[in-house]
Amino acid sequence: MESALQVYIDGNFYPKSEAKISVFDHGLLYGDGIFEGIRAYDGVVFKLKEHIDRLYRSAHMIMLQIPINKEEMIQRTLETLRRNNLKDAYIRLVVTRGKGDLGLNPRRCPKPTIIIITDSIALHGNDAKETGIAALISWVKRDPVDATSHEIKSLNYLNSILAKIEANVWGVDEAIVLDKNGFVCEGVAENIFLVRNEKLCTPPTYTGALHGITAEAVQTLAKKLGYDVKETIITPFQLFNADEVFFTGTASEIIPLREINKRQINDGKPGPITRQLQAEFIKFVRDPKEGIVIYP
Ligand code: PXG
Repeated sequence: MESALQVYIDGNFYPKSEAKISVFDHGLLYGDGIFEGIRAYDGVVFKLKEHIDRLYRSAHMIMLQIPINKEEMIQRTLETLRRNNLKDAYIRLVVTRGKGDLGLNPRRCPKPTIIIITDSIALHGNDAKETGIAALISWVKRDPVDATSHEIKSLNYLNSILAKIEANVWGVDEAIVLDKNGFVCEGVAENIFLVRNEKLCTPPTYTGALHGITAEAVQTLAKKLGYDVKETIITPFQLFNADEVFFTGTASEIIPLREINKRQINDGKPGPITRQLQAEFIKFVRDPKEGIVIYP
């Protein structure tokens, strides 16, 4: 059946099947652009302002002038959700360098392309959240902060995709990337935490990890629950020997890791602190104070 879903492109709405951009768009030709992945829960867009702020920080770094301001971006996102009658949604904001010629120079692209996709979210089984997933540390190192830094949420995700391919071919659920020095960095689209002696640790962004909005929320929740949280360098040894390890991300939410490179994590079951945070997180994301309400 033809989907009635409407997609926003540069001020207009198009049905999903007609939502198209030029093959000369540098987002396609060179991965020159930025994006955000956001979720709405029961009518509340979780941390929408924070996602928009990060989008504009990414834009600033790559010197891409988004033609509308942050408030307008928020309003257009909400309007797209309302048009599609969505309460629970996955939202994808994309801003590309726009149409240019066959040369990578961004100066030849006069107008950025703005895309807002809102889709219903398939609430897949909670298996992974309850049993945990298996991951491997990939041979692909995270691009350093003085290269195509993943602090920029850019359209250039080949670094993560190479790692994901490794997870696929080795038959595990997800990959972990290290930084150039061999310290733990993050997942392919998730931040990573370990718990040891009831203390939480997560790598700092100078390893090349994205400043995750879910990770920040989890840090806030953990501190509220009285846990010590530190951003610190983590070695693979510390990861293998942690009491608990979990990923955080907009798509994954909080996912426990039961195994890394065939080393079982503790007893191979999601730990008590991971479970406690999962339970708190479910409530947190639906709190209107933690986001923007779609239908006020
Ligand atoms: N690291 C990287 C490299 C990411 O891409 C995260 C960490 C987690 O950040 P947030 O702010 O989401 O907690 C991400 C997030 C997608 C998709 O469709 C990707 C992300 C988020 C949502 C959707 O692939 N990446």
